[in-house]
Amino acid sequence: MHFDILTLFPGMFAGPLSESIIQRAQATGLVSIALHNIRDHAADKHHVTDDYPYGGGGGMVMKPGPLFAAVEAILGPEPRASGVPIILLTPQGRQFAQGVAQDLADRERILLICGRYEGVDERVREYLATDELSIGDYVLSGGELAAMVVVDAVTRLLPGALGDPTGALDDSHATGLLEYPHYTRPPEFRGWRVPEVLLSGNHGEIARWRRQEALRRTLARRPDLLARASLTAKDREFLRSLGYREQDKDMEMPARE
Ligand code: 6GU
Repeated sequence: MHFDILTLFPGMFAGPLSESIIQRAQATGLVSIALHNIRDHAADKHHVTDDYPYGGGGGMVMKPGPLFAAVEAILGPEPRASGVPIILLTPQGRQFAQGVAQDLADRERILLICGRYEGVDERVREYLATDELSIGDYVLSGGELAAMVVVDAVTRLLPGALGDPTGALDDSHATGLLEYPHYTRPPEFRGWRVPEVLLSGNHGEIARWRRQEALRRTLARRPDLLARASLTAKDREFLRSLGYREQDKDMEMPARE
């Protein structure tokens, strides 16, 4: 998997990309990441990348020229024809979620454009980007942190990225549910005991307990997820025993387009 990241602040990426899973994925050749400074593609001698908004008002807007030039330098003169997703990170994008990460994990190359300033010239969205993503309903100073989130979430899904090959299977959100609680040694810490079933060695019982705790926790914290999770008849029976009523549609979050 190859990531191209276009940014005005390549230095922001040094820490997150040089540690832990992403560092190892690069070292083993599973992932490669190229940082491209948008300023290098500005045509004028001062390498200007932003300008005042037409129509007035505060803030600066990222100019289209340097962004088009950068993407064309990387993907060729018809970037959209390359088939590589050209993703603009912006709070106006569709919501990044585990399903989006899974779709992206199947691509061999992804290009990420980090928006900055108060905005990006609309022609970038309309004629250059093929997709726009947001990582949540809050405002960041730029798309850089969001790009790192996307790189991390996608990389850990690639076969071989995690030490344990089953590592990502039970993750919160991978199953459509929040994950069950985890414990490690000691069996008693400050008087608080690990649930006995986990010490029992009975793998069937442990699996059942974990599933039920995942359901219990999801109902308590994120009932909106239950409407979309794939649930067995046993799951539904357990949820009903906790007071969940499937027709409780008011628990659902509004669907996104
Ligand atoms: Cl992708 N960019 C910015 N600037 N703010 C955000 C975001 C992206 N996602 C959530 N907030």
